This record gives sequence, C-alpha cells and structure tokens, in this order.
Amino acid sequence: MQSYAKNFEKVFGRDDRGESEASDSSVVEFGTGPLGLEISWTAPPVVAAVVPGGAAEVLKLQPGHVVLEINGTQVAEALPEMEVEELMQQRPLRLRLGKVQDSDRTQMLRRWDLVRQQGVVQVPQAMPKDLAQELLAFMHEEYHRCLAAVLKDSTRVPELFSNVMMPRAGADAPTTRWDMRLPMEPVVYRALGALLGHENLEGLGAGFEDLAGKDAELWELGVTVTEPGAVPQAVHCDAPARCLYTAFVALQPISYEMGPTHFWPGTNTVVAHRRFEAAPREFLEPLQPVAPLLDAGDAVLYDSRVLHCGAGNASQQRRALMYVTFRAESADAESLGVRQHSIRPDLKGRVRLRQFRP
Ligand SMILES: O=C(O)CCC(=O)C(=O)O
Ligand SMILES: [Fe+2]
Repeated sequence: MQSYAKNFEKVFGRDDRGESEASDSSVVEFGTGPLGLEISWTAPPVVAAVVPGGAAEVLKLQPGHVVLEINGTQVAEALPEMEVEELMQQRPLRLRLGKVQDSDRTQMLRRWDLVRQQGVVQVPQAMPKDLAQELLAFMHEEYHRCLAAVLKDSTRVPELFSNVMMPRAGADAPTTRWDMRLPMEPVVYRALGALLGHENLEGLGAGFEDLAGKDAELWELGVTVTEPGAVPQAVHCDAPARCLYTAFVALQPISYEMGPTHFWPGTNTVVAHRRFEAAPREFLEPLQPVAPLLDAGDAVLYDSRVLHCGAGNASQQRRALMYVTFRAESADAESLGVRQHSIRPDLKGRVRLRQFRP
C-alpha cells in the first residue's frame, strides 16, 4: 500500500484529495513545566531527542518530527535564537508537527541559514588574494584623487565619503577611521564579478541570492578604513529591520591588533535590540562576540541587524575592508526606516545582484 502511494506520487504528484493536511501534521499542546524534548534548530527545526517519561513523550513526540509552527508562528525559515527562545517560553505552547521531510534545498544552501539564525557567517576566499591586493592599491590611488577633489570643491564630500562612527580618538585627534565610496572602475567591477558571479553554492554571490533574492539592489559599495590609533566603535546595528545584507571583504590580512570587526551572533532580532537598548552592558556581558581574523580576500557576510563594531587599531598598519551591501528584493527600505545609502550617486538604484549572477 505504501509503495503504491509513493509510486502514485512520483507519477502524479501528491494526492491531496483523500488525505487532508491534518494527517500530514498534528498539533500538540504543552502546559506549564518542562517540555522534555530537545529540538535541533535547523530550518525547519527537528525534534532531536525526547526525554523518557517527560511531557513530550506523553504527547507522543518522536525524534525526527519536524516543527512547522510554534503557537501559530511559522518556523520553516530559520529564526534568530532569541526569537526562538521567546516563542518557546510561551505557555500553553502549541507545536504543529510534521513528518520528516526531504528538503530539496541543498545542504550547501543551509549554510546561509546561519546568517538568518546567527546574523553572520564567514566566507573564506570570497575573492582571489591578488585581486584584493589590486583593489587595495586602487583604493589608495582613489583616496588621493578624492582628497584632491574635495580640497578643490568641498561640496563633493558627501558624494565621495560616508559618515563613520568614531572617526577620531578625540576632538583634536587626527582622523583614524574613514569611509570612501567606490566608483565602478574596471578593477571594482572585476572584484564584484569575482565575489558574486561564481556558480559555487558556498560563495558570497549564492549567499546574497539566497538571503536577498536575485533582484536585490546594490545598496552600498565602498571601503571602510582604520588607521593605526583608531579607537573602537560603539556596538551598533546598521539597520533596525530585516532589509540589508553586507559583506566585508578584507583587502589585506587582519591580525587581532589591527582590530577585526566584532559581531554578537544571534542579535539580529527585535528582541535583542530591545534588550540591548534597555541595558546595553548587561545585555552584552554574558554574550560571546566573534571577531574573525581574515586573510586578504576572505569575507564575512552579515545581516545588518546583527550587533557589531569595528575594533580599535593598535597595530602600525592601515586596515581596509571593502563593503558590499544588497537590499533584499522584498524589503521596502523607506517604510522600514532604513536610509543609509553609502554608494556613489551615479550607482544608486542602478545595480542589481542579477547582473552579476551566472
Ligand atoms: O570597521 C569595522 O570593522 C566595521 C565598521 C562598521 O560596522 C560601520 O562603520 O558601520
Ligand atoms: Fe556597522
């Protein structure tokens, strides 16, 4: 009987006539007290273990059951940890469970779920090292061109440079942190091609596509630089709502002394922002930041909501990061209150991820 059903599905697709949705999923309700189960927070989450004699066993939960909804909230897409935590603390707790399903998304694409859940993932060798070096050399030349341009005409500052948090260590100290928008010169175009144009499902372009969609808009393009003596930034997020995804690409190796970007995984959520704003120190203290030390051409890809900061530069070397941000195709930045737009005016609204994808 079962094999007949399977063959039927293979040839005709799923037969929904007789079997209602209810037989593919069921709802269990927990009252107060321990749940007696362990869930693996994949997308969708899966019951990993059931405690013998516990509430979950009484409700006939089994390892391998897929969690489809928690108190009416769909959880098929990966959710940040703190959101999950808040959902799971509700009582009564109603879980809609489904059978174990074969997901047709590949294992590789699951990698990008880390950005949904944790807010940040490392992407090694996002661009060849020699291209990163070429870009660094170009950046230095461009910096001198831009400085000359603004000395001649100071009204051009906002077109070429972006504001940055903590530009100097003190009111009278020299500028040690600056941010320059990049023009679409051949080397920059080649760099974007290398970062985004590959077939590899583990590459940055595949990540942006999975998270932001093929029609995502290039929202920011530039370099952010710290000079020796730069002080750390305040911990912040770049956007208050789900809208933007950014890659920082190291243009030279970054040692700990040079001040890698610090990220607080799992803080890409409204819950985290609320707790952070209420008591920043108390909120961050028990959390462990990550601060990946990148080689030239390595990248980090993050959800702009995740809390992060550039660290101080205690080395003798300049640290340059290229940044590339896409606005998710479905996100309306204006209505979400996301205005930051570090991109040359001639590129604004004119470049889509699709143009670089295979
Ligand atoms: O410098 C860094 O590592 C991060 C910079 C940053 O997050 C910002 O300027 O918003
Ligand atoms: Fe930032």
